[in-house]
Formats: sequence, C-alpha cells, structure tokens
Amino acid sequence: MTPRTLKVGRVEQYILDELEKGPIHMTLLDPENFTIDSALRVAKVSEEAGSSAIMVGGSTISSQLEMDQFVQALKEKVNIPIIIFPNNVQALSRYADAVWYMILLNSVEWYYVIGAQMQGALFIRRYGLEAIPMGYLVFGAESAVSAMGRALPLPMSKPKVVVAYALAAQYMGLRFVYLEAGSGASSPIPTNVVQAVKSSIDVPLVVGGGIRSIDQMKKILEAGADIVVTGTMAERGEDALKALIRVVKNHMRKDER
Ligand code: 1GP
Repeated sequence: MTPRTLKVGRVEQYILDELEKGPIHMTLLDPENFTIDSALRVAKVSEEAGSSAIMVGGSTISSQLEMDQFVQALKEKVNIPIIIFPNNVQALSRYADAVWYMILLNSVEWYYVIGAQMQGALFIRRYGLEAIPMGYLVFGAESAVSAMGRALPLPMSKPKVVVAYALAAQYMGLRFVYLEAGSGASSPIPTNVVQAVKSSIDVPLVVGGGIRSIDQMKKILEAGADIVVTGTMAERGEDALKALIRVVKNHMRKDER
C-alpha cells in the first residue's frame, strides 16, 4: 500500500490563509483567570475586533473537566477556531478545533520534549483533534512556564543560539515556531531576536509574552512576527485588547507597502 501523504488540517489551513493577508493576532484565555461568562465576553470582543483564533491554556491547568466546560462554552459563542495551548495532557479537550502540538525545545526534561506528547497522542486520535506541530522556545526564568517546563535559559544576547533551535524545529518538520517570553513577562522578546529568527526560518513565527503596549506590538510586528499572542491584556479590559488587535490588523507586510 502506498503511504498516505499527511494533509494540512482545516484549522492550520485557515491560519495559513489568514497569514496570506498579513500578520494575525490570537487571544490567549487562561481558564484559571476567567469565569466562563467573562471569558465569553472577551472572546466575543476579540472576534469582533479581528483576532483570528482563541487559544485556551495556562501553566497550571489541572482539570480536564474544567477545560471541557470552558471550551464547550466558547465553541457555542464564537466562530473563530478554539485552539488548545496545552501545559500537559489534561488540557486536551475533545471540544476544541485543534491543539498546538508543542515540543518545548529548550526543556531539559524528557517529559516536555516527548513524554507528554506521547501520552497525549492517543487522546488526540480518539478525540479527532487536529494537531498542529510547533516548536516552542521559552525565554526567561521568572515565568510559570519556564519553571513548570524546566526550560534551559536562552541567552538574549546570543540570537544565533535561538536561531539554531528554530532551524532545528523547522528541519524536524515542525510547522510553526513560537518564541515565548512567558505570560506576564516584564518585557516581550527583544526585537533583534525576533528579527534574527524570522530571517532564518520559512515556517510562520509566533511571538508572545509581555506584549502590553501599542508600541511594543508595533515593534514585534516590524521585527517580523507572523502571529502575535496576547493573554494578560485580555484580562485587563476590552478597550486595551481591542487597540492591540487593531494594530495587528492594520499592520501591512513590508513588501506590500
Ligand atoms: C503566554 O505568550 C502568551 O503564553 C501571552 O503572554 O499573558 O504576557 O500576554 P501575556
């Protein structure tokens, strides 16, 4: 029998189609920080403002039941895809549209490089979830994700090391690379690091963590981020979130100006 060629799934194709028009925004909702009602409001505002997807996740999620209830409620209210941003196997919800199937590339822990992925794989198949393979690079030592994921510190002053990880992700066939400063980080990923990675890889580049001002958002976009993720700002009021989404929507790619 001829081996089947793997097809890009529906959500991934949607993301790629959206990226054809320019960079996109995704809103991250951590169920630990929202009631279902407040999450629904923020998700609706995000969708109306032009966010392309809702990511659901957080470093301390421990209940699959809560994830299911949260995701189910969101699915009823918004039309943009709901993508799980998992901290672990219990974050997988059968009600989501897709899951970022992430490898924490700079973790020193076997579990976050292949263990959780292996344990989650059978659930993903059983739930019929679309898995979107992504290389995940976590900066800084102060965030929950770096502590939980046992991330090896990445030197901000040596972008080449980061580029090497990102290229490795691409060569391994991962179809997105995420530079993560950590939720609530005091500052976003430095623009020279974003630039260095963007100019070295061909797969879409996701950047998140610590983006709170319009100025920071503009700089990250100028540096070449394809997908920007904001979480904390989704918890700080609708107007600020809408303003950030608007910056992404209005940003033209350099070659189109
Ligand atoms: C965290 O990158 C995301 O995983 C978002 O971070 O909460 O700082 O926006 P913020």
